[in-house]
Amino acid sequence: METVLPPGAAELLGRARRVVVFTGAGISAESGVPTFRDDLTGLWARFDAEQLATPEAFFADPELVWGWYEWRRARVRRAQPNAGHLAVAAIEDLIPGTVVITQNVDDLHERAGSRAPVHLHGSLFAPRCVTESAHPADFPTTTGEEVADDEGGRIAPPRCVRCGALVRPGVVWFGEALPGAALTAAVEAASACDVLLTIGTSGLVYPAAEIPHIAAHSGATVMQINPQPTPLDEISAVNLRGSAAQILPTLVRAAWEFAGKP
Ligand code: BV8
Repeated sequence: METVLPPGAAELLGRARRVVVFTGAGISAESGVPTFRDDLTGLWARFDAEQLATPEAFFADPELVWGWYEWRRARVRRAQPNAGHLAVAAIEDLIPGTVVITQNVDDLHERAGSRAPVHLHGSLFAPRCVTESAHPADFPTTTGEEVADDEGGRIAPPRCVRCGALVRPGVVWFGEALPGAALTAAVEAASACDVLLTIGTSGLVYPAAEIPHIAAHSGATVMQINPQPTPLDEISAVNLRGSAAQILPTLVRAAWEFAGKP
């Protein structure tokens, strides 16, 4: 079903000179990667993500939490970037200098061709030693094949070959500070852009959720793509109600045509 864009939406993007694309779990939903709003299943059904994505949960039961991340990593490995991810990469082609900022820990933006997404919450593919020192990632991690079946299971985390401490997922847990360089880059880009496109985020998790507000307060035009209302509705000049994989390709194609690009 072809998306009907509100008047002026394609022009807003086609005229933009400095664009930020800000994404959340919703952009990966159509790749089959569950969002944080989705109920957990199997072994983890009795938890919600916010309980498991914490240092406390990991140190209380490393096998349960490491098993969850390995199950998620296996899901992402089996997933493909969808038309939404590909459209984000096309925006980077249309408007050089576009900055992609993601809250997601999957690698689907990279696999769709995005050059250097800013990962505010880390990555499923960067496990690290729990000690604060940056031991190199030369430790054996499970290939994820052991958890390929849909139920997932408890898996003992590997040990750091340097110091023998536990290896943990390379993500930012609730209660942990975001990576300073990533947050600084995101704030700088949001403060300087003329259009910020927020896609597939509930806008509930801070300080990441500040990014669209920083853009709006700096005079940028905010455009939102989400099938549901969110707290970002009130700062969005354009609210495109629907899925990223349906709306984004139509919006980007129309913006290309507006910009008179071949
Ligand atoms: C911190 C990695 C302090 C792990 C994640 C105020 C200021 C600062 C902090 C706080 C604050 N208030 C509260 C806090 C604490 C907390 C917080 O925000 N809690 C919330 C619940 C209120 N924040 C923190 O703890 C942060 N740390 O503040 O540290 C500090 C400072 C200095 C020193 C020490 C400590 C850390 C937060 C990061 C947590 N880690 N991820 C992992 O992945 O396992 S967050 C995780 O949840 C995701 O990364 C994501 O960011 C978030 C979920 O948000 P979304 O991406 O929006 O996904 P969600 O499922 O919510 O929504 C999906 C949306 O998609 C929906 O709107 C849906 O309608 C839409 N959708 C669905 N399908 C589609 C679609 N859209 C388009 N197309 C579709 N097809």
